[in-house]
Amino acid sequence: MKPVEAADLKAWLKLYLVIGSANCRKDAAEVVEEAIRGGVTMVQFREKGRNALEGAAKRELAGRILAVCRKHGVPLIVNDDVDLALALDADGVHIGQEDEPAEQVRKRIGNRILGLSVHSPEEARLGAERHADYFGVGPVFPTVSKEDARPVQGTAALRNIRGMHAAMPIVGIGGITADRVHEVIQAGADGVAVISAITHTPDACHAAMELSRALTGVLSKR
Ligand code: TZP
Ligand code: MG
Repeated sequence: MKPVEAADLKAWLKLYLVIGSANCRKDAAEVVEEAIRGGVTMVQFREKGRNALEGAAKRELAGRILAVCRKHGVPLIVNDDVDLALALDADGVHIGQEDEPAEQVRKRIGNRILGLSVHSPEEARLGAERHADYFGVGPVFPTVSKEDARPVQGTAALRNIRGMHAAMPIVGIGGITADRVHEVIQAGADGVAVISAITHTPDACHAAMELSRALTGVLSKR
């Protein structure tokens, strides 16, 4: 497997759906299917929170989400769980600052995509040194989807980190909705990562289409 090209990754980060069973009122694999039809370009399986699935049930759901992603040619990233990513042969892993260290994850996943959550220029500097393929930066706005979220950053952290890492694929996360997409992209992100803007709506396909349309509009003017 060759290392991922930054240009491909930037395109995949355009509309990045982060999803687990706790975020959905119906089967998460069904929501993924609808969201991809609406324009989602990459998916992260993030099985966390109260009543999160574990063991065989977690693997089963991940396998069904992977099948949907493969059918549509959309990459699947697994949050935190390197063993699961390797067992599934997923496209990558996303880790935070408190997870298994990036160097160690990189050794285990080879050229699969390594995403890292960063909150400051210093975390970004270390992340780039440790060969993260992309940065997730946030929470840009207040979020209802992560109980232990860091303080809201606005777009300032995105701007700072973009200023220091011109070529790095970067995605903004946290409270992003279609009407806030332009601020996030104008601050330097290549795309947006969302949970509730897609999973907490009755029609995931329609929600993804609205986000996708907003993104295409602002990205074409950059
Ligand atoms: N990391 C920072 S904010 C967040 C994560 C996983 C939650 C994003 O969810 P939402 O519903 O799009 O605010
Ligand atoms: Mg984590």
